[in-house]
Amino acid sequence: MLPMRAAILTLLLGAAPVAFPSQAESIKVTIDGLVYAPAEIEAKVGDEIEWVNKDALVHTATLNGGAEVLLPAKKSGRLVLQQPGSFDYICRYHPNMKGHITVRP
Ligand SMILES: [Cu+2]
Repeated sequence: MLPMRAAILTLLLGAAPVAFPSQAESIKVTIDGLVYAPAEIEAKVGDEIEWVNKDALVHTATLNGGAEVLLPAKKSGRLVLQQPGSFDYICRYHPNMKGHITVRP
Protein backbone atom coordinates (compact mmCIF):
# COMPACT_ATOMS: atom_id res chain seq x y z
CA MET A 1 0.00 0.00 0.00
CA LEU A 2 2.98 2.31 -0.54
CA PRO A 3 1.45 4.25 -3.44
CA MET A 4 -1.57 5.06 -1.24
CA ARG A 5 0.69 6.45 1.50
CA ALA A 6 2.50 8.59 -1.04
CA ALA A 7 -0.81 9.98 -2.22
CA ILE A 8 -1.88 10.89 1.32
CA LEU A 9 1.47 12.58 1.99
CA THR A 10 1.09 14.62 -1.18
CA LEU A 11 -2.37 15.72 -0.08
CA LEU A 12 -1.07 16.84 3.32
CA LEU A 13 1.80 18.78 1.79
CA GLY A 14 -0.58 20.36 -0.68
CA ALA A 15 -2.78 21.60 2.18
CA ALA A 16 0.14 23.02 4.19
CA PRO A 17 -0.21 26.70 3.14
CA VAL A 18 -3.76 26.73 4.52
CA ALA A 19 -2.86 24.86 7.70
CA PHE A 20 -0.17 27.30 8.90
CA PRO A 21 -1.64 30.60 10.09
CA SER A 22 1.78 32.31 9.90
CA GLN A 23 1.73 32.09 6.10
CA ALA A 24 1.93 35.49 4.35
CA GLU A 25 -1.41 36.89 3.30
CA SER A 26 -2.65 39.33 0.73
CA ILE A 27 -4.86 42.07 2.14
CA LYS A 28 -7.08 44.09 -0.16
CA VAL A 29 -7.92 47.77 0.31
CA THR A 30 -10.43 49.28 -2.09
CA ILE A 31 -10.42 52.96 -3.05
CA ASP A 32 -13.84 54.23 -4.07
CA GLY A 33 -14.89 57.87 -3.90
CA LEU A 34 -11.56 59.07 -2.44
CA VAL A 35 -11.78 56.74 0.55
CA TYR A 36 -9.55 53.79 1.52
CA ALA A 37 -11.73 50.92 2.68
CA PRO A 38 -10.98 49.55 5.14
CA ALA A 39 -9.00 52.57 6.35
CA GLU A 40 -7.45 50.62 9.24
CA ILE A 41 -5.72 47.32 8.61
CA GLU A 42 -3.59 44.95 10.62
CA ALA A 43 -0.95 42.82 8.97
CA LYS A 44 2.35 41.11 9.65
CA VAL A 45 5.78 41.33 8.10
CA GLY A 46 5.76 39.52 4.75
CA ASP A 47 2.09 40.21 4.05
CA GLU A 48 1.17 42.02 0.88
CA ILE A 49 -1.29 44.86 0.60
CA GLU A 50 -3.15 45.32 -2.64
CA TRP A 51 -4.89 48.65 -3.21
CA VAL A 52 -7.62 48.48 -5.83
CA ASN A 53 -8.39 51.93 -7.23
CA LYS A 54 -11.97 52.08 -8.52
CA ASP A 55 -11.86 55.83 -9.04
CA ALA A 56 -11.24 57.59 -12.36
CA LEU A 57 -8.45 59.55 -10.62
CA VAL A 58 -4.85 58.63 -9.93
CA HIS A 59 -4.13 58.00 -6.26
CA THR A 60 -1.16 56.88 -4.21
CA ALA A 61 -0.60 55.11 -0.94
CA THR A 62 2.25 57.17 0.55
CA LEU A 63 3.47 55.80 3.88
CA ASN A 64 5.07 57.90 6.59
CA GLY A 65 7.83 55.25 6.54
CA GLY A 66 8.81 56.38 3.02
CA ALA A 67 7.26 53.77 0.70
CA GLU A 68 4.90 54.96 -2.00
CA VAL A 69 2.65 52.96 -4.28
CA LEU A 70 1.27 54.68 -7.38
CA LEU A 71 -2.32 53.72 -8.13
CA PRO A 72 -3.42 54.84 -11.61
CA ALA A 73 -7.15 55.24 -12.33
CA LYS A 74 -8.96 51.89 -12.38
CA LYS A 75 -5.74 50.01 -11.57
CA SER A 76 -4.27 48.33 -8.54
CA GLY A 77 -0.88 48.35 -6.85
CA ARG A 78 0.86 46.18 -4.29
CA LEU A 79 3.29 46.53 -1.44
CA VAL A 80 4.99 43.76 0.54
CA LEU A 81 5.43 44.83 4.16
CA GLN A 82 9.11 44.59 5.10
CA GLN A 83 9.21 45.93 8.64
CA PRO A 84 7.00 45.99 11.71
CA GLY A 85 5.54 49.24 12.92
CA SER A 86 2.59 51.58 12.85
CA PHE A 87 2.24 53.46 9.58
CA ASP A 88 -0.07 56.27 8.60
CA TYR A 89 -0.50 56.77 4.91
CA ILE A 90 -2.15 59.30 2.66
CA CYS A 91 -2.72 59.97 -1.01
CA ARG A 92 -0.08 62.37 -2.35
CA TYR A 93 -2.70 64.11 -4.52
CA HIS A 94 -5.58 64.08 -2.03
CA PRO A 95 -3.97 64.39 1.41
CA ASN A 96 -7.36 64.19 3.13
CA MET A 97 -7.43 60.51 2.15
CA LYS A 98 -6.03 58.72 5.18
CA GLY A 99 -5.24 55.13 6.03
CA HIS A 100 -3.34 53.25 8.69
CA ILE A 101 -1.44 49.97 8.72
CA THR A 102 -0.29 48.17 11.85
CA VAL A 103 2.44 45.67 10.94
CA ARG A 104 3.26 42.96 13.48
CA PRO A 105 6.63 41.14 13.44
CU1 LIG B 1 -5.79 60.49 -4.41
